[in-house]
Amino acid sequence: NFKDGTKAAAPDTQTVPRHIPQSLEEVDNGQILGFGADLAEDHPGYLDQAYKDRRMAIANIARRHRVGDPIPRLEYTPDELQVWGTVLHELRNLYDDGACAEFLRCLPLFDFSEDVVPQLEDLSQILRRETGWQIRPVAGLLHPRDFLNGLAFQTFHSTQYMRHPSKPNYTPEPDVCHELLGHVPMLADSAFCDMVHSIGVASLCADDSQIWHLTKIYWYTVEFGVVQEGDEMKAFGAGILSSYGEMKHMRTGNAEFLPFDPNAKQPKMSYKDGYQKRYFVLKSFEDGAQQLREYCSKITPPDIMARFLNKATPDYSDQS
Ligand code: TIH
Ligand code: FE2
Repeated sequence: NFKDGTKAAAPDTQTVPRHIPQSLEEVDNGQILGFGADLAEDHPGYLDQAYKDRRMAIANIARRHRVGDPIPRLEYTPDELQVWGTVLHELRNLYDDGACAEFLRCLPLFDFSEDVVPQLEDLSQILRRETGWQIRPVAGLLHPRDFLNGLAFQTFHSTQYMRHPSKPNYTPEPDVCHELLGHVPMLADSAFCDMVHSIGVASLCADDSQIWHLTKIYWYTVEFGVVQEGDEMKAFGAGILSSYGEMKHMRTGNAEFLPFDPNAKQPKMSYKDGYQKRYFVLKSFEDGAQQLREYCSKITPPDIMARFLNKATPDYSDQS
């Protein structure tokens, strides 16, 4: 079991070849391993019954959502709006220096304001237009296989609840600030999307130990990756871009910076002990995509690679 009390995946006992999902409908989003409505004892909202009720109501909206339906709009409370406003305000002061060029180029597409929490449905429509990606609401932490498989279908599973107001600068779990400020702007950049897509396609044919390796690759790139621009390290990982505590920490240079290598053994992931001790560095998203495509080709047969990776406007449903 994971440190936060969520259940580890059952061992891979299957003897027949794994069924590869042919459509997003086949990617299960019902199995929630954690971060849902059941808060752990060390969660800042553990004793806050109103917060827990709210989390439960939002989780139920995600559970009822079906592929193809618009994502239900949520009316955020004044307290939730205030958290969003604080997080956006603090981060905006850090982005110019700390965020990568692609993030700074994409951010204005979304017109974020401190006065309104954006709706997943509206952002999903912008992403469809820019890169063909979309958002699907999720009640909590999916099984890593399902989450990564979603990426193969250019779908990003996103939470919709707000972090607890007692700790706006850092939360140990994803929340709507993390998804909207960290992930969404990056998913409007096509070179970044190509890289993430390769992780997803690799996951389609991965066995359980490869899924675990890919989860760490995802963690050290999409969540906590940095990219070198000149002699500076700039954030593209959503866990840095959504946390003004983490962003300041990364920019002080007290953490270690190592070159990213998808073939190397990846260190243990940590988030409960606060900020990352090391960040992995990409030369560019094109370079990262190339590295990940090579890694993917070791797991995924060429026909599946071609079907998923080579089309300008993919239609995954035309072959069986
Ligand atoms: N620590 C991030 C934040 O405060 O926005 C959220 C997370 C990123 C990755 C895991 S949890
Ligand atoms: Fe994330």
